[in-house]
Amino acid sequence: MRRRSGCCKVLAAAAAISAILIPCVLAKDYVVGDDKGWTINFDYQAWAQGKLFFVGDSLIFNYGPEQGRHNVFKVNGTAFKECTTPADVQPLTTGHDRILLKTAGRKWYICGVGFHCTAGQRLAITVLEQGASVPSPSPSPLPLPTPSPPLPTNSTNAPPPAPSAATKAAVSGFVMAFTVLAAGWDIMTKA
Ligand SMILES: [Cu+2]
Repeated sequence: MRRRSGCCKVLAAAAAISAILIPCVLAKDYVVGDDKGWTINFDYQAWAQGKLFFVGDSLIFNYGPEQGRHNVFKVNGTAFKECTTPADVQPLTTGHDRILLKTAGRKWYICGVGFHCTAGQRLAITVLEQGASVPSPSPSPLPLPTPSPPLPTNSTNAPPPAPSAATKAAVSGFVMAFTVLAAGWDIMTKA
């Protein structure tokens, strides 16, 4: 027993260390919009979907060829929703703006030029603590597909036995009825 618990402690320690170290090693740069960069008429929510952003990762807003025609404001949820730029904040304007995700939580970014934000140039993400268990963001996508498969499986499983049972019952009922009729006919004809 002692040996076991010692072994488990070592494993637990190794797991804890790797949980701390691995996210640090894997700090990622996310190029917002990938090849499309930071522009209008792009679905940044679709782009962000399925990505896991951790503290220490960076967002890169690329609009170099269109520098001066876009910018990046870090805003709050209300400003994001209403597409309003804060008066007291200077936007990023280099065309290759890197934003280090320093803290966990919900983050919002918009372009403050013209009606670009309204035209879809805005991004909302959730940043996770390093070492945060991956399941925490996945429950939202998972529960949706998970309940649906059981239903189709049930419905697909249920109908086959039901019709076959019903058919069997119907067939045997028909056979019985026919037998009775035949017997009756036989008796009648013989009588
Ligand atoms: Cu813009």
